[in-house]
Amino acid sequence: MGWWLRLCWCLLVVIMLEGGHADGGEVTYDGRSLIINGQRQVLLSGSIHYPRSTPQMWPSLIAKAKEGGLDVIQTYVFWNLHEPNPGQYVFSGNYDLVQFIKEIQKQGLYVSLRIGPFIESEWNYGGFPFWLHDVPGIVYRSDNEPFKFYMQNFTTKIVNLMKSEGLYASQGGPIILSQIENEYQNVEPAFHEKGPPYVLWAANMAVGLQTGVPWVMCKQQDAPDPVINACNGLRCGETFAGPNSPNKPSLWTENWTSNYQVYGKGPIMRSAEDIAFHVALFIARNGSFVNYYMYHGGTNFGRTSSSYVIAAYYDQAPLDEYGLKRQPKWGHLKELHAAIKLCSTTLLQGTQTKFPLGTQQEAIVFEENTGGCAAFLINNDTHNNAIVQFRNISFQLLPKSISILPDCKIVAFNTATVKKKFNNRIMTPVQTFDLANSWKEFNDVVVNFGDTSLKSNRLPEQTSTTKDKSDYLWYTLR
Ligand SMILES: *[C@@H]1O[C@H](CO)[C@@H](O)[C@H](O)[C@H]1NC(C)=O
Ligand SMILES: *[C@@H]1O[C@H](CO)[C@@H](O)[C@H](O)[C@H]1NC(C)=O
Ligand SMILES: *[C@@H]1O[C@H](CO)[C@@H](O)[C@H](O)[C@H]1NC(C)=O
Ligand SMILES: *[C@@H]1O[C@H](CO)[C@@H](O)[C@H](O)[C@H]1NC(C)=O
Ligand SMILES: CC(=O)N[C@H]1CO[C@H](CO)[C@@H](O)[C@@H]1O
Repeated sequence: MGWWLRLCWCLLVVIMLEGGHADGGEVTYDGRSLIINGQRQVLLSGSIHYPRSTPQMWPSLIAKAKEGGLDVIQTYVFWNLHEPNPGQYVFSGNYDLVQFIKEIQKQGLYVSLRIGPFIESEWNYGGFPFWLHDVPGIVYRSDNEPFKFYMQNFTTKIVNLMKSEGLYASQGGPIILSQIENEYQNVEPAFHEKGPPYVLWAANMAVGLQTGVPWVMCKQQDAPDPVINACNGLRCGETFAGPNSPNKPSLWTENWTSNYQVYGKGPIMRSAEDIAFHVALFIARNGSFVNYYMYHGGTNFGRTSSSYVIAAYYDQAPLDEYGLKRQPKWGHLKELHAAIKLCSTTLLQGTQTKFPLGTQQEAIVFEENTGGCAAFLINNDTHNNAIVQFRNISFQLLPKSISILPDCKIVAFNTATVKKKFNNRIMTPVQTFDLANSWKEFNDVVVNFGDTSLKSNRLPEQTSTTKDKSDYLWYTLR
């Protein structure tokens, strides 16, 4: 790619970001994309969860995300960290959501805020505070009055906090998108007739909070208007049934860059080529927002991870557990993002046509009245190169690849051509626990059966008994 192309791309991004923060217009959408300050946008986003790193790390993580070509940082909000007891709130240290968002704003990026408040996220209890369990008559994530009371209470608390800090884009802040619930359709059938009214209630409750930015429900094909149904998955360009209204854009809220790892299993690898192929395909098929889940996974500190999930979260993401660039993934995606940005005006303003170039090859072309033209040449053959003719030029397409032509003539990027080299993380031990005196020993006193503090004539349920203060419940029986 010529130096002038790179320069143009930089200018485009700068103008877009400055425009995005200049005044506080509402964020809206149409069938093509989100609309920020009257402009359609192709947005590249990455998940970074603030409690999975430290405030000292946030500035450099965000800077590396920006350098990697992202426009948006997406995070969940972690209810059980923020409200450890009903009505008692914590927003300091690693839990300083406001500071995290302000740091993103400072670096000129947008925020997608996924409030949930059920978040799953391989997080202890899916983000629910344990005290919720003891609310009389509660049924989680259902058309149930006690649950709805606490869900609305926390969601309102977060929205009010964001508003009081002026953080919504409608106020001139960086938040352009919010999420209510999380992959609910996966479990909805279990709630029978209580599921659909809950979905409707959750959507209305969220919209009623008047944030001035759109809400999404991910993996909820019937998300009620005006909430946007978004896709989560590995291959949303192939699997997403699309928005449930022609007036809603096609958004991908979770594209797994790897997957979380559980004890006893190896890391889940997903190649840079495979991720790039599916992002390019989703964009070619009218997608206008793609989020990497995770861009930086980080660390599950303490007892915050859900069962079986190890402390290192998505270590295989573009930024590894420690925030180091993982090559070639980070660099390959950066080049992909630059190529997509070169096409973005044409993608957003042009009309789409598609036609076969062979049995397993296809062209998707966007053309503007002004002459702008961008093309995606897809080779879906996993094993063979393909030679195709496109606009009287011959192109060789690598197996299972997409070539991006921002001017319909020259290939700016091919998803299977990885130029960056693999890098290695070098670990230096700073302390080894090989001396007996480094270890401490604790003796548990084995109490007499007659002296136990809690007696029951049946086996107690573990979490009801420990209140989640510990993973251990030691019991004796006869
Ligand atoms: C949340 O509930 C508490 C009582 O538990 C109440 O004091 C508070 O005002 C409620 N907040 C909102 C935003 O509804
Ligand atoms: C993309 O949008 C165009 C309208 O601009 C529509 O004709 C086409 O069917 C859409 N393609 C997909 C894959 O949704
Ligand atoms: C590629 O081929 C597979 C297997 O036939 C199919 O499932 C998938 O949808 C195809 N993808 C594209 C982009 O054509
Ligand atoms: C391709 O070439 C044919 C004949 O060689 C010509 O008729 C046609 O206009 C050309 N198409 C383009 C897009 O240049
Ligand atoms: C919810 C969901 O679809 N999860 C999928 C994530 O990706 C893994 C790995 O491909 C699948 O096994 C899961 O089903």
